[in-house]
Amino acid sequence: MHLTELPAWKALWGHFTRARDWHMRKLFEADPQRARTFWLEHGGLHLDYSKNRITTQTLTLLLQLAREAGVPEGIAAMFDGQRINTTEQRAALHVALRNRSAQPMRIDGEDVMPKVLGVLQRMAAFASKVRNGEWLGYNNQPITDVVNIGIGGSDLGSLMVCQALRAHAHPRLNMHFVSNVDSAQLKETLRRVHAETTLFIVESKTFTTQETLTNAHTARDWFLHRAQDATAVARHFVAVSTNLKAVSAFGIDPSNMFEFWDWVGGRFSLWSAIGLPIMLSIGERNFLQLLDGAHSMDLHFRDAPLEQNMPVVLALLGIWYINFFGAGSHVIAPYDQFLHRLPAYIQQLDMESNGKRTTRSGQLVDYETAPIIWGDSGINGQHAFFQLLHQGTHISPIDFIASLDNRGSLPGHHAILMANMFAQAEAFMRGRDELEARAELAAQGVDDADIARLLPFKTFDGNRPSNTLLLDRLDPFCLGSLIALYEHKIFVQGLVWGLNSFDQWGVELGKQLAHAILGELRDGVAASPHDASTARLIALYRGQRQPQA
Ligand code: G6Q
Repeated sequence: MHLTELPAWKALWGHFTRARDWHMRKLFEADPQRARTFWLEHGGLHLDYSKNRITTQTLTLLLQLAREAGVPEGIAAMFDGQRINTTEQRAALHVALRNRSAQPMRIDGEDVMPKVLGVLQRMAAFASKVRNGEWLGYNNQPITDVVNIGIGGSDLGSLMVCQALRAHAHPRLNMHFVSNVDSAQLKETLRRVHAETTLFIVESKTFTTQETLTNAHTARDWFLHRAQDATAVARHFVAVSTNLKAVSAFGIDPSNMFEFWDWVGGRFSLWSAIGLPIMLSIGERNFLQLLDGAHSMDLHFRDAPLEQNMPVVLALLGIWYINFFGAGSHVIAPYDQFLHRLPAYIQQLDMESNGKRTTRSGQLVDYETAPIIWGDSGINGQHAFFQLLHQGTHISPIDFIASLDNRGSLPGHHAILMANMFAQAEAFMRGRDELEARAELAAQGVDDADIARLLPFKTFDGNRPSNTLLLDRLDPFCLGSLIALYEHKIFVQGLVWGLNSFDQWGVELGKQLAHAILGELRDGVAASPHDASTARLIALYRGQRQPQA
């Protein structure tokens, strides 16, 4: 049945006509148990979702919506290896990548676990050689720098995790990530490394991505210019791809290729060989911990009843705001410097998965889908964009994320960080009413006339929803669990909205368009006519590049 026809959807609209006037401050006053009721724990994560505009009845109705929309069946279909990526006729079985139990996971009857574990072993053997200095460059020196060349799903995950787990990084290996075809990034990186001690990892699922292949060719030319020996490439270039033929054509020895499969989506691929930079940086044991953390969240997601299921609950809270309150965006605010790339990572994961308006059956939706995901380090955000979150006109739910453990922080710092995060979440919930604002101004000695003038600016509505996610510590296990939590949350939202969360036709369009115009920029022959604006921009660019007559 169509989403908007479901009984729970209709009941939620009825419920919303009352709920939109609730203030969370009152909800907390009315129920001292609230922080216990709306609290979940799993996989080293503590989720406080009590600062949301919900009651137990809201949750009951949302859970009913999940059942009516077929969420339990969708979860089962994913774990069952069904081809749930319907437009590409593929399974989405990234959960198999972190299944290190002996349990088979099948696609069309074939157990994928032997090949998953096989690649994992090859990665581990390779990583161990590089890390312990056995893998030598062309003049027999150990590797000191690893340059990952990839973009989108072949970049963001490894980059984010390597940053997040810097505390576990190998002391000799400097990790670099090059994604932009703007040569400034590659140039800057190559300036900092030496050919004889650098390992390049070319990561591309398709091995046809223009940006990645351009950077890879330029890096190889740079390398050969220095090594002056084509056979040296084998010691300095490895590839991660599903496309063996293209990797060989590029000139990388197939024995230096780490494989993954079409049932691993780019943005879900950090657990596969795409995570090779992660394993090089943090080592096999820590990489396996990362997988174990995700696997633990997978089992929770598959088996926990919906009302205790962390990804399901987070997904439904999102739906409550997006579809009923009209919240168009969602903020990711990590209070941890090492997690500063997490917002960008979740942005891709969410917006590329559910940024769609056509349902699996090909109908256009008549409801909102994925929110705009944005954010940055929370503590920096407080001095920048939080103003809009406190007093602007948009509702933008916030996920506050931090680690309970201070990782040997310098004295005093971690408590200040956490105090800020808790205070912000509290302020977003409570706001500051006129009485409180007036008392504060009076205490500062402001006279009555000025108090009256300033009051409208000094009051805060509050009632702004947030989730607080605390990690026991920012270690590989908890991070794996956190990432899998978001993957599954996004999948559940896609299920409720009736979307295929695993294709990305918008990304494919970008790849086609650039190819079409490139020929024109280079030799002036238009493959197809353009609108006047595009034609003029192209002409300006070409004119700038022609030698002046
Ligand atoms: C991810 C997307 C996209 C993809 C890049 C790189 O889910 O499909 O971000 O990862 O476009 O693609 P390749 O890995 O094929 O180079």
